[in-house]
Amino acid sequence: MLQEGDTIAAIATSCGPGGIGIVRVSGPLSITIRNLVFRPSLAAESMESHRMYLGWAVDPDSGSVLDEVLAVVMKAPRSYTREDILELHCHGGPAVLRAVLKAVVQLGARPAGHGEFTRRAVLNGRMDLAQAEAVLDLVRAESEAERAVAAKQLSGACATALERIRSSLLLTLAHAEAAIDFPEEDIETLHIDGLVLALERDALQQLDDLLETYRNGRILREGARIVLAGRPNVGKSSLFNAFLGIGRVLVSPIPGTTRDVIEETIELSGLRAVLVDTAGIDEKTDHPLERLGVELSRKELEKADLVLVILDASTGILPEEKALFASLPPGTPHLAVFNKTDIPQKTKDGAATIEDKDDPDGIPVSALTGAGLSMLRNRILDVLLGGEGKRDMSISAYVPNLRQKQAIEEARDATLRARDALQSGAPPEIAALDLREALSHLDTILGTGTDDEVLDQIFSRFCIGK
Ligand SMILES: Nc1nc2c(ncn2[C@@H]2O[C@H](COP(=O)(O)OP(=O)(O)OP(=O)(O)O)[C@@H](O)[C@H]2O)c(=O)[nH]1
Ligand SMILES: [Mg+2]
Repeated sequence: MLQEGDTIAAIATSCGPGGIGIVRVSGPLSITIRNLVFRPSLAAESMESHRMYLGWAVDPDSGSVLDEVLAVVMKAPRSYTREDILELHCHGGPAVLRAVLKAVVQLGARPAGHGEFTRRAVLNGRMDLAQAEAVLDLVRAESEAERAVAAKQLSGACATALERIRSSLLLTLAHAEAAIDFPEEDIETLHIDGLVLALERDALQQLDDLLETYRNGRILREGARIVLAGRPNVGKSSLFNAFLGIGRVLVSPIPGTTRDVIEETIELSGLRAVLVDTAGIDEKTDHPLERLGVELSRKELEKADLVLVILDASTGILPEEKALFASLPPGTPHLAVFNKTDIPQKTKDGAATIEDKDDPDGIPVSALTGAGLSMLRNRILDVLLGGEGKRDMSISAYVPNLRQKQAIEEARDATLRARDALQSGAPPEIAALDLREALSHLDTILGTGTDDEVLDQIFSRFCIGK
């Protein structure tokens, strides 16, 4: 079963010149190909699995040397794909790698498609689909947070999180099926209450918890969008520059300096974030360009994972700023930031008047001197990732991606319907149907029963050679 199918080959390392480049081969012809394309430098050496041998990659027709290489065969099933794998570690030049790949293809391998090695790993049971997606995330990870989440996911955290839910659904299903098979043995009300309780605790609650981790997970994977907003001249652009450590945007004492939306990527303790500077929000302005700027700023608020409402500590909070807080899109996390704390405050109690329950006093900073910025960074991480204790990025690791989130939502909806059917005393067939549906949605996350089209879509995002 494992050795069925053809043999695939690809350059597994990135193009461009590099120290090492690897040509990877997987499938039943791997060992034959090794014997024909590789000439060990110590002749007559018998080559074992999982051992590297130094030698020459040669053109199978002419016998001419293509490169000096290290060759390793990993025999099935102890390999990434669970098939026989051959890796030729060459010098990392594009021409070398193309020549070696060409030789391998000449000997019967087929050029691999996107993600085909990993796809075989899934089909052969080496990893589940969530782990395969984690491989893709690992390869693409740019920040420490993305790497940490993907690594956790690769270790099978998703399957572990789903196990309890699956067994709860299966147990309830077994009861429902027993009731179908033996209708004369009435399920007592008490029994049903117990089933419903267990279903709520072990399936519904867990599904909801998983869904809740989605937001954190998305932020860890994709980065957070942090929008600097506030009335003109409070120092949004100055703070933007202070975060970046360079004078990226124009700063001036004239209100209405910024009119466009400007964004830059930063890293906050391993978390990738997009910081967005916006035009000052002045609803009363009749300057047409400023008006356009205000409209753009409002749109940015809608897209934000976190809004930093910048206030001027030297003037205290103004009525229009209270209105700005009130007009933030509902549910958008936000922090009040008092800038310009280096200037003596006119209204001493100004800072205390802000009615923000999370941060009653706002966070005092100075874009000019840099004071308070590290505290601000910490508070940002608290809001985006939970408190200090919870900030271990591995905790949210089984966080689902969008595909997985949708499957979990479908599973939750079906489970809710099953619970309602049980509670209302509907025929057990109905609950059984919904429970089976919930299970099948969960199965798509790990890849059992996922149809080819979905697999094609997932693996098309991979590079060739992975
Ligand atoms: N003393 C002091 N001045 C600051 C501080 N931050 C900004 N300023 C000054 O405040 C003025 C406005 O700063 P900007 O960063 O342009 O303000 P903004 O909020 O981007 O303004 P708009 O783009 O017009 O909405 C400039 O003269 C800055 O030098 C600070 O922390 N302390
Ligand atoms: Mg500005």
